[in-house]
Amino acid sequence: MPRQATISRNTNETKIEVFLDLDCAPGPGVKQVIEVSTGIGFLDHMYTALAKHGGMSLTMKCQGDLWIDDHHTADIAIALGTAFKEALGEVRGIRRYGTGFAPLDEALSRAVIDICSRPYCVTDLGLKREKIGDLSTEMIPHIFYSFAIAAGVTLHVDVLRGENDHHRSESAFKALALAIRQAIEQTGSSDVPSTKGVL
Ligand SMILES: [Mn+2]
Repeated sequence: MPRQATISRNTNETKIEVFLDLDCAPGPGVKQVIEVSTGIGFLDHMYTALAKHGGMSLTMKCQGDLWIDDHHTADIAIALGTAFKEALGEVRGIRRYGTGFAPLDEALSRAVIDICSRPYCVTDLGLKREKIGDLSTEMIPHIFYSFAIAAGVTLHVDVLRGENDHHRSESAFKALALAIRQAIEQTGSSDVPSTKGVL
């Protein structure tokens, strides 16, 4: 069964289309397709890095009310989280826990994910600038939060060090990508990875 989902959502604030395929790590016979177009360049850069290093194919199109601000558009993370949950289906036969560390020059981030149907998110990103490109830095922790809540995962993302906010942010998204890739890896069994027997 392909682990894929399509989400489309039209509101007065945003028109969103998301297609996600969880199993497109580069390899023989696998084509990873990433097309992200949100109207906010830095946001495209972050979601593209997330898909690339998460081994996912991702199409993400958003026409948002950028004449208001970047908030509703950045919240496409909700649609991404919803697509993630739908693509994964029942939590069975995967590793469940994932940890990722990603450096980018002087910056280093750690992400830890538990795919457990317990939505929770803690971030410590230490971003200092008001904006990176056209994205308000305050939206970056909000993106992780929105993704975690919609996906139904527990997520901790910490930028451990770094001077440059572009580097700090990008390493955080890459760390999340690596954590996701590990957590969703299929074990080959049909085991539910929980002592409760259900997730
Ligand atoms: Mn960059």
